[in-house]
Amino acid sequence: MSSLKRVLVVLGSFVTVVALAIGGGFLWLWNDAEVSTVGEEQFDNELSIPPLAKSRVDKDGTRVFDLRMQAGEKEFEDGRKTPTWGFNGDYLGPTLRAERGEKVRVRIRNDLDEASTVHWHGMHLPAKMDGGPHQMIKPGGSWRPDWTVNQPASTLWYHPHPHGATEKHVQRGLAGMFLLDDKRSARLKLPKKYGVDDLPVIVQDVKFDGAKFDHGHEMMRNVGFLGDRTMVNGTLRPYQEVGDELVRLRLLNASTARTYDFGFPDDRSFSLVGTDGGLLEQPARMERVQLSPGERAEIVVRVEPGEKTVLRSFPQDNYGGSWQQRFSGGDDSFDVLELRAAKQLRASGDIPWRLGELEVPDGKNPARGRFFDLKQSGINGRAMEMDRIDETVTRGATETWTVRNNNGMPHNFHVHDVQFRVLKVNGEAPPPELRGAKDTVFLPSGTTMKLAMRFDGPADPDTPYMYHCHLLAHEDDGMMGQFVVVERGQSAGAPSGGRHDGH
Ligand SMILES: [Cu+2]
Repeated sequence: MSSLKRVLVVLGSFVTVVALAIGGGFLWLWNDAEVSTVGEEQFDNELSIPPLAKSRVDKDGTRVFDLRMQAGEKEFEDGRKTPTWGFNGDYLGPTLRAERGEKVRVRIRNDLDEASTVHWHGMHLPAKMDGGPHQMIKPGGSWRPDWTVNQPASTLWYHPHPHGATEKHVQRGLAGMFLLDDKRSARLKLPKKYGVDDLPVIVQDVKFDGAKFDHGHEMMRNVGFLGDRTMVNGTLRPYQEVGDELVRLRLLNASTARTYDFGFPDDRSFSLVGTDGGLLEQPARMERVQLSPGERAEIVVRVEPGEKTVLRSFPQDNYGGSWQQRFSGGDDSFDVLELRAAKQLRASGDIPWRLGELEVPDGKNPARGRFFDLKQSGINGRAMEMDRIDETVTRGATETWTVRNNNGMPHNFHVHDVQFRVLKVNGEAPPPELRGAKDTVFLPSGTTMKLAMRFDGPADPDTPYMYHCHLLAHEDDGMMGQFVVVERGQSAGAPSGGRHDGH
């Protein structure tokens, strides 16, 4: 052989070996990326129900709650102590509950060694009380927001929102539910005994490295952290005994990046009765309901005497392609919560056919429209800046916001302060799960949504609200923008932002 030939042969075999190694590595990544706990869970832990937060009513009629952000440890598995954060306890927080028309105040103390915030997700309230990245609470510091509840009965939640660190703070355990009631919901014949036939279901995906949480982002997973198992209300392998024919599940996706598609193994239908911002006008019969991070759904499911059934998350085929399905969690499936029905069940009656009254605008004659292009690098080409106001909205105005994701990966979109109506999804009328009041929507790549909302809170040109992707790693990396609400003719002020108290 000539020396040239010899060089070519050596080179050729080298290229082949490298190609095989890359191919094998990729195959391993592809196969390793799919996660399923279906049929594998023992369901040997009774579901923990977050306690209802104690409150007292002040002389002026204000309902006052106390929350303490604290570090601790929790035995998710017997004998293994996991370092955690929680509100008033080791993990997650109590369920706050208030009625429409009530004035509420929450006295928050931060006993962590890091600055954080508490944001009231889904709540209509003044910007200063919103708990976004401009309302940081120093370690050892406190914050006492107050506001008057003025929105329909709904399942809201609270969690930290410090710019650049929200994912970490939520993963460690800082999250809780905030339930609102109103006169209409009090009269409705829906299951409403908290912890009995009306269950909070806070779903999070987790991964453990020994006793500790493993919060690492794996290769190719551009949505952020994806765990290899789920827990509900901080309980692994949870079961719940139920004694009523109808059970209401208040589903909250409190995961940082994972989207679920909930249903039951026998494909039984259930009634969707509420979305993010409250009750639907009429219940919708469904077999699946898909929830991206931050979204809620209230469903009512019928159980048979003595049966066991499982709330399951099924694989999803709408992530914008098989690549995204595999690496963003779309192919994954989980057995989430086992329901064990008593041999004799209390009769529940029928679900009323008229439920809530939608208060979101219909989008006719909007004052103006805006457009938002979602990219991992930023919204409308810009990454979040604490001292830059991106949008200025006139108080009392109805607007339509068109949100587009062509980014090749799934995103979602959350707007603070308002509930909105989904007018169109890729030009079509929205499906039932998007026909109620919403504050967060899932937008896989290739999706454009048109939303209608009205900004009727107090004007504050200096304090912004946020809009952002609620995949928390994306939000932390800058997929967020700021808007202020001003009086007609007023212009945006200067946010006191950029101040990172306590850092
Ligand atoms: Cu995103």
